[in-house]
Amino acid sequence: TGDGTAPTPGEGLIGRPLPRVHDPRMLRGQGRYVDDIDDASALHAALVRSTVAHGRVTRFDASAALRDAGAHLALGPEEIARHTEPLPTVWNIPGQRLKHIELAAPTVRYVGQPIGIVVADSRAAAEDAAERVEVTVEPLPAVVGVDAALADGAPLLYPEDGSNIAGEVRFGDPASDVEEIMAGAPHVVERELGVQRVSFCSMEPRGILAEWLDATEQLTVWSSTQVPHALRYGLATALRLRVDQIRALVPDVGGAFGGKAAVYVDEVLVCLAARLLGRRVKWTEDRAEALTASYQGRGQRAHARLALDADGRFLAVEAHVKGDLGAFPTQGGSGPFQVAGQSIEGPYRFDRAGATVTAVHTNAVPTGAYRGYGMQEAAWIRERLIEEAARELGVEAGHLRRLNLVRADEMPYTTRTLMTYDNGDYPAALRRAAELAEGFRRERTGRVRRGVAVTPCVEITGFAPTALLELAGAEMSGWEGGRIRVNEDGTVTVFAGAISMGQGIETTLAQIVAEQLGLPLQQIAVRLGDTDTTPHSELSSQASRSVALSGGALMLAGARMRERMRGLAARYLGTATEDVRLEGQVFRAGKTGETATWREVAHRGWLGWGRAEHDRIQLEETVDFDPPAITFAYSAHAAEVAVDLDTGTVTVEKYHTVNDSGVLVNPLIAKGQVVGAVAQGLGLALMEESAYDPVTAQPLTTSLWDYELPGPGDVPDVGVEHTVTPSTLIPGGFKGLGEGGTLPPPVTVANAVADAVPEIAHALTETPLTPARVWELLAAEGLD
Ligand code: SMO
Repeated sequence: TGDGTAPTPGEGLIGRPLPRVHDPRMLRGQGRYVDDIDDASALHAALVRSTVAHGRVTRFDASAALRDAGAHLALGPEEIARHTEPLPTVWNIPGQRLKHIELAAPTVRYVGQPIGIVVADSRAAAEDAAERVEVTVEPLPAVVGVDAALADGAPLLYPEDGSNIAGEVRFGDPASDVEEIMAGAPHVVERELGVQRVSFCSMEPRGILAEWLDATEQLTVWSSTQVPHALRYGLATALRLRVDQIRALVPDVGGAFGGKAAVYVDEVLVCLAARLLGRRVKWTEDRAEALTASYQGRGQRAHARLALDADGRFLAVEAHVKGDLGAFPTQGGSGPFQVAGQSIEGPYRFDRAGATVTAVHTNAVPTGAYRGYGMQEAAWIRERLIEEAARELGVEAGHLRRLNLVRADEMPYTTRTLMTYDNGDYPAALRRAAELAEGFRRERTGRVRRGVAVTPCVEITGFAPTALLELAGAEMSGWEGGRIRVNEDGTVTVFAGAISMGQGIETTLAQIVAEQLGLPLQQIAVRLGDTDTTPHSELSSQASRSVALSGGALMLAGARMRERMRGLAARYLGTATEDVRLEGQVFRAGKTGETATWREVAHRGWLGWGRAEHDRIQLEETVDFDPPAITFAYSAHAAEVAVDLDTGTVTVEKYHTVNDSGVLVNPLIAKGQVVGAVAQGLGLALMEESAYDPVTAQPLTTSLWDYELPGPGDVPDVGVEHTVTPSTLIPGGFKGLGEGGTLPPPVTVANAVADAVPEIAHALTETPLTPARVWELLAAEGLD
């Protein structure tokens, strides 16, 4: 592995299913989350949030609240506006006028939008005081859902725009080219398909502890964020500080799933309060806030068509994706909708393909990143259309898929929407998943029906390179830094821009560096999540990037460091570098047999002894890694479901996955990622939905009693098999796997339901497939 590119799966530490290094600590309850830090000296914040979905704030009177014992500070729209600048957005859609997020809200546009903040001695006192703030909001008519928002005469969130459309973009072939094919095609399937809004529901909600020291004019922020550098930049901009006045630290994070990949208004307000008070101020979101005021995921509707020739060849696919942006574009804004449009083709060949993406304002909390980011929505559209085409043509859906999948010999393959799949054998994954599903049951008689479906998928991983983001006009960088320091006692400290949020990345990165340096795992400590010490990272841990990008950077840095240490050892041993081997932790000169320990070499290195004049002294190697292109992972999932015709209940009885994420650093962690992602996908398939009253736009799912998450009884044993197609774009051959498992489950479950009950197949257009929704479809066909 000395050149940093050739992987050695199965040898050394890369490829070993090691338990995660932090597991014992977590299992003993010794996790240290934001809320575990410093209960003694911190003041506590509570947000004053809008209780109406749309309206003008005409009064904010905190005088009664501030008379409460223990109340320290209350800030309303006027003070907030005076002390702050808006937060900049980073990924906009053509036509988007709003390129800033207002911190002060003279007009509120969703229930839960922050209007002000109150700080008191305790959480309870802060919540009581917040309730005593007198707020008047003059209500305006509200609108829920993209179809209502686009209807004639809909209430407008931004009347100056003349409509609720925030922006629009086209991917792939011009609409007229696709139309021409549609018009002449022997067969066209057409559906209106929807994916619900969901909450990311991490076990640990968002949390922040902010400390302002007047003496040094430094803001220190402990946050459960996925993106500490982006948080620092957002806070600096909003609070009119230099970035180097802010240090963002990320302790243990209990899940994020995309929901913590943004800088939120409420988090800025906590920091503002700390600054004005010169104190520590803490805020941890409660579950009701998490379900209403944290950004949500998904929320798309699409009008979609698939054209086939008489033999079942895919001629064209076209989708009009309407994305529910909510009250305003967040920093990533319409990103998931744009990715849905650009991912419309998935793993298949089409003569023509295109998608128009319209981002729409509604009176609900904004949507943003959520594990699977547009790709799950695209898979839902594509694979539902394929299944329906097979049914209408009277052919087997697997036949259509096999006929149209991009083959291994066509790689690299560029889609009509200009994504280039680097490598992989998609038909092999489908074949293997179908084999694994051979024992799955099909039953079309009786009151409990059973059906089977198999779905292939392809996934953007290791989101980069920087040039691509620049081209897309996204103000984000794709590169990642990796830094390895061999300390003066020979221990090794690794710094990376990735964040540990429960996925085990610190273990994975330690394995990579240990293998590259030829050291035991215990010698390596991984430091993440500190803007003062870790490499600059815009995107950090999202978009299935961490192993590919932080890992890729550390592969390169490790190779360099290994050669530097060998070179130093050679000089001390009076021999040539090529003559030196590292065995255990001892460098040995081949010719003389003389030895120097790793520790001795490291210690002398930091003394600066024995170096040539031009040599660097510090035993530190930093690599900025910006890959040449996106590396694509792929998969195929198989499900058996049972549908109870008496209750409408869908039960997933068997589930198997075949995944290819390139070289796996830690197969045990990889399996955990896939199983967790499938569970999350099954939640979307069957039960999860952030619901709103269609008239008042009041959120209806404000607790985990109303917002149903999948439990152990809802998730069968998930079979996980991996194939390994090493990435040629990433050192080590790694690809990402954090999100991939969430992409196929909803459509695989729906297609299995369609297989079990073909009578309702045409109407399976929306998730979640709750008993109520399925029972309604059954009733419409007289099957209830
Ligand atoms: S939805 Mo993710 O944090 O890329």
